Amino acid sequence: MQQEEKRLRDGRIVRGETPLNLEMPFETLDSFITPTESFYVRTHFPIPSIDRGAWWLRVEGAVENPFSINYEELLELESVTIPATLECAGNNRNFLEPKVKGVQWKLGAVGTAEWTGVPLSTLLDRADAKANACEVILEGADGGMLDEPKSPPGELRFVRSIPLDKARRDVLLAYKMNDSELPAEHGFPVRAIVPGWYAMASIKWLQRIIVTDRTFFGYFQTIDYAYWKRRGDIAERTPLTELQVKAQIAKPAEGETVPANATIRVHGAAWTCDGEITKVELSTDGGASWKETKLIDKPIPDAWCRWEYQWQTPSQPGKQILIARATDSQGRTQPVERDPDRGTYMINHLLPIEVEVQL
Ligand SMILES: Nc1nc2c(c(=O)[nH]1)N[C@H]1C(S)=C(S)[C@@H](COP(=O)(O)O)O[C@H]1N2
Ligand SMILES: [Mo]
Repeated sequence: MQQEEKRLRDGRIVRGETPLNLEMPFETLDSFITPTESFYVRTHFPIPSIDRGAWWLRVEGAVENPFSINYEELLELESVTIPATLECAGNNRNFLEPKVKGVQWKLGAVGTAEWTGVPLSTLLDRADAKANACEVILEGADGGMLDEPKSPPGELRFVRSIPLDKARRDVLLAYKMNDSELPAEHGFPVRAIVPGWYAMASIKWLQRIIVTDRTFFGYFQTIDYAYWKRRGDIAERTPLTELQVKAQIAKPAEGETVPANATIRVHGAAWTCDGEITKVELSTDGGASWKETKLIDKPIPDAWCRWEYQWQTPSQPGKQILIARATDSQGRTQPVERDPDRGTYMINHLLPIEVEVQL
């Protein structure tokens, strides 16, 4: 506990200094919108410092009309504001057994913000994608050398692609977060928001959009941020994309002491992709029985929904195991066991939380 507190910065847990990785202590969840100063930060390279006056976004590749747009011009285009939950694909990694490499996120590499910006479709329409275009590559301005055995030698940038239809339908080029200018660590001046997908797709410090007519096989979607998908008995490397349905308990937190014979508020948040949360259940007996919780927020696509339950604690002291389980409008729910094909990502199997009931 002492050690964890020492590593707090502005209320966030420091998971890494260079590159900067900050986690929200998930037990502090108390609003639908995560305050920007609590929102987790995930970076792979030093944060680029970008002068808005010198910033240009280039749109090129398989398009009839390649062009560049600057900050001022982008802000003049029609904007929209949407709430969207970002979750790092490695969120909950610290709970994997045996321990694996990577940033040791607990529950707090997730947050919900209101993002304001220009739909990517506006720029794609202006560029006029060629008929054979199928993907859009988003490139960040950040880069450097990675100390990873399977990374390309020399410098690389943080780059990822999305299918053209997803890019046209959902993606936002955001310049505001929670109604204020995007902070440097969250991608100033402009970042992509890819609703419903793990957040590695939401490229920060966006500087180039490349429309392409072939599948993109960049490092951050083949070697990293990818998993093994089975085609029969053949394992196929597959980029991480959609968020997997999940509920997390904010309070009580792991290891917390709660009074016996009392009514305790158990609460948290749940989210999914391509649908809404329809149900969050809670077990207070290690999964033997389940009770439906109350959804606090109106379930909407691409944003979490908070939930709560008034738990009548046992009259006897001892350990109790709490587990939350979400179900969505496509009838999907969380797996009981961890699927090893997912490597160190997409962690949404049921997560028991141990609490201590005391007289
Ligand atoms: N350019 C760039 N974009 C990036 C990253 C990055 O390192 N560089 N990290 C990605 C990952 S893995 C995550 S989880 C989210 C985190 O966004 P946040 O720091 O605003 O919470 O940004 C994504 N976009
Ligand atoms: Mo991430």
